[in-house]
Amino acid sequence: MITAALPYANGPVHIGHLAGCYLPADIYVRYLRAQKRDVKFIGGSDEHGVPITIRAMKEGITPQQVVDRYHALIKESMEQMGISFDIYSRTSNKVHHDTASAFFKKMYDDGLFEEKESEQYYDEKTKTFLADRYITGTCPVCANPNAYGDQCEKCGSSLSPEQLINPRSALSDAVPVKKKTKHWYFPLQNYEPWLKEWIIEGHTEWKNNVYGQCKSWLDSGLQSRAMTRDSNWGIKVPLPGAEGKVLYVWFDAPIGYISATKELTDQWADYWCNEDTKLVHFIGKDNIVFHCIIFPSMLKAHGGFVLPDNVPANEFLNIEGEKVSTSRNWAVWVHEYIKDFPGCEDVLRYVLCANAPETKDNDFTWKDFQDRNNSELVSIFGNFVNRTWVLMHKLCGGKVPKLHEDILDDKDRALIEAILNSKFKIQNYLEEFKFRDALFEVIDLSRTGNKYMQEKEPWIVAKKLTEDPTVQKGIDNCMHLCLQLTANLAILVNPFLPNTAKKMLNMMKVVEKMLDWENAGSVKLLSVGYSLREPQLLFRKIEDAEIAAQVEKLKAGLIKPKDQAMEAKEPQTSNLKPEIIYDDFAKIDLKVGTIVAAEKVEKADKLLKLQIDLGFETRTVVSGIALHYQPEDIIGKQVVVVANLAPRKMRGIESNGMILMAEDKSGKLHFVSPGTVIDKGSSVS
Ligand code: B3M
Ligand code: ZN
Repeated sequence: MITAALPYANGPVHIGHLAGCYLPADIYVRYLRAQKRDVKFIGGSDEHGVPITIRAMKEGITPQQVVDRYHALIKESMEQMGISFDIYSRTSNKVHHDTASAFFKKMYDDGLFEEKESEQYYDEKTKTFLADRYITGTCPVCANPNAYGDQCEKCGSSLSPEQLINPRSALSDAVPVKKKTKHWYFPLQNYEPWLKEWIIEGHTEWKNNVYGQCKSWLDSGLQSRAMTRDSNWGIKVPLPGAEGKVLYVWFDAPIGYISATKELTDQWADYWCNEDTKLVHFIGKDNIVFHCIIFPSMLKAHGGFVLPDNVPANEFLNIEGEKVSTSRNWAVWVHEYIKDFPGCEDVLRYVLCANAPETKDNDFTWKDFQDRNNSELVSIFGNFVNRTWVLMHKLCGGKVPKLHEDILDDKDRALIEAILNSKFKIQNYLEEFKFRDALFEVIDLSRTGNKYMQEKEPWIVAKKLTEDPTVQKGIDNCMHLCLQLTANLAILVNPFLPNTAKKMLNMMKVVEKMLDWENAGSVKLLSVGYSLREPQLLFRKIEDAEIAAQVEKLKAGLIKPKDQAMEAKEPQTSNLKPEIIYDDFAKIDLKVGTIVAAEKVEKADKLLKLQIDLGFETRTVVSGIALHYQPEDIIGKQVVVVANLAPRKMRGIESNGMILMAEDKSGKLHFVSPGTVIDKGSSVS
């Protein structure tokens, strides 16, 4: 059972989604299918939650219209990129509403929720509780009159509704009031002992970035989380007296994997309620806590379901050196790529896999896209297959020549061995979700083929045919083995580049069954005497002009914040502190660390609780940056930490250290960090 995160149907998918989640999932599933294993690949659109209703409000349409538009676009983009779901469903459909409601009701009936009242902002005119984003007002930092309750889009400050000057409801312009509201909380802390045993002891094989984040969450202690919200868009809470309340989107969405499986097959329980099932969730790193901590605790609490065997989350993909930003349109949209580069879906699959952010954030540049296509796909892989085909037609009459065992030499035997070794190397990498390494091996094998052919030089040997016809045997052996190698390359490249594998099947005039994984490693795949089709160009060169146009398009499409924050009024002053001597400075121990988890501190608007990985240990640091940064935006960021500061309690949380921030004239705080990603724990002097 393989699942891929359900993208919010509030916009198109971009290449970061593919690199982070959908492509690795698809490569893994295609490999499992080639092994004839019983696999179900589940996907779908996540159609509830604030992201959807915000988009609806912005566009003046209904949430249903938003999800109908983007569900269709996302589904089409996935199909065009060969993301081969067995089903791509959607959480606004009935089977999901019924499944998620029943799931919640069973937990409720089993007494697993805490009912609690809390105070939320409320619009008395529209009789609606307001999520932070639904409150607007004047930004306290740059005086932008249309800032939101969670962020000012003009100066980028992260805000809380209390920060806004004369806050108003975005729905009716009424002044919001605080009002009590009841919600049902899931006491996650009750599952801490079990989670520690299941993950920290039981899943040490999980990727470091996933294991580390889970450990940080568990080290810092879990709290009860509201599993319902005040909204009219979502799955209604199936309880009396719960009008106007829906299931929290992160409660319902993961259950979408189960409901989509129900839609796919009546035997859904054979997968979800069977200990023999290997359940793997493919996600981006911002979804780790939901897939490793919250959803498994829900499954455990509900009972009867299998738990994830692995959650190989990827990090983030940046574009041309900058974070992807949908609000600023700094993204390469999949549906636009397909329009601009028809027939080049495999090229994007190749580049996004070769450059995947498997262990750290990585960067996509159009130059790298062009280089990898031209110097790897065209010049190594494509070149080997093409030369093999051209020479087979020229020197062997368009048929698979005989293999003359009696004159096999060391080079021949080395090639035969390389084919078998590569299969097992690639297989091991794939089993460990190391898709980049696996793909490099495939390219390397075709590089070995080029080298073998170059050393054999059949086109030179052929010139001696007139005076010594026996040299044909050497030519036959070389071409025979190059053809068998090509057949192997089709099998091995198939999980990554399915369209290319299909083209190669056509050139070999063989059926899809040849792509079964068990066939890889054999040098008896193509029968002697079998005639083969004319060569087909597998990849075309990407020209400079195409790339320049893409970079131009990216820059031209950038949505800039309306205008930079107004310059601060006060003149530049030195505001230097009194002079110190070197020994004073030498006492400070500054270290580089990576933020692996971040969350708001209850009832403390300015504070974020950070988990910072210093390499030698992970620290809890409380930092006054909550008005400037959203927790989910700073995961993975490298910071400089004052590492030998005495611990101190802030809002009951022990803070072990402090991070360096620079404050600009407008009062915005900026991280002080190394210019590039460096080892955690590096000393700063
Ligand atoms: N839609 C968040 C995201 O798109 C959420 C994933 C749900 S997976 C069950 O990153
Ligand atoms: Zn502002």
